[in-house]
Amino acid sequence: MPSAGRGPAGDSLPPPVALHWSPKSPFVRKVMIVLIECGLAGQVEKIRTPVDRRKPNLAYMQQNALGTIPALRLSDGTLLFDSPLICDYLLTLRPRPDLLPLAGRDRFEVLRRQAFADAMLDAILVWRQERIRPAAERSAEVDAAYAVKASAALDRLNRDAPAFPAGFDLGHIATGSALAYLDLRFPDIDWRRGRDDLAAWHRAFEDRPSARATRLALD
Ligand SMILES: N[C@@H](CCC(=O)N[C@@H](CS)C(=O)NCC(=O)O)C(=O)O
Repeated sequence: MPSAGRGPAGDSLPPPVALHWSPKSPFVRKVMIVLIECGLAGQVEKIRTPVDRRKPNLAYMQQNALGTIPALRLSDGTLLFDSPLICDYLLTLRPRPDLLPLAGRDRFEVLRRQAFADAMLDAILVWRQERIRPAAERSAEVDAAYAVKASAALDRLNRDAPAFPAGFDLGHIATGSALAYLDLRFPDIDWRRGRDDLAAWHRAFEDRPSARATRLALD
């Protein structure tokens, strides 16, 4: 049975019961890592939910009109969507200031790094849509534009990596998941080349047990 929220912040919140999930989704992976870190993974049913930007999943959209994953079902029937909101919810239910500080400048900084990684990943997902179009329909201009955007974001992360805080927080989780998506879908771009600091940071990230348990996979 799911347990109710503990502690002052989470007392009145219904617990999560199910997650719309796929092993290919880096945004889902963020939520899975937080569920594991908070000791909640065992009480949440994983519902395999195929999504494809080109083929809306109409059955799933009856529940989530946005048609995106992750989406988290709570025991009172509420459906939460968007990984930052879901992670914030879980970390309110089970506060873990090491993952997301409760207030102040440190919290803002973690959320800033999460927002950067999520926005980079959003752009990379759009880039992938361009790359999987039939060759005759592909735009070299759009492809080149997204290559430049991704490269600039990765260079920024590589410059920032030596100053990333030690430990493991929500900003790290978003950053590590976005980089893992490049390994899954863009092995040809070799994002590590010339970005040694970011590559070393990502190796350490992937070694965390919750990261090891949630590796992205094609099936
Ligand atoms: N901002 C959302 C993005 C979620 C997202 O784009 N998920 C992808 C899978 S990785 C998806 O559902 N794509 C299907 C679609 O956009 O129709 C979040 O952080 O959860």
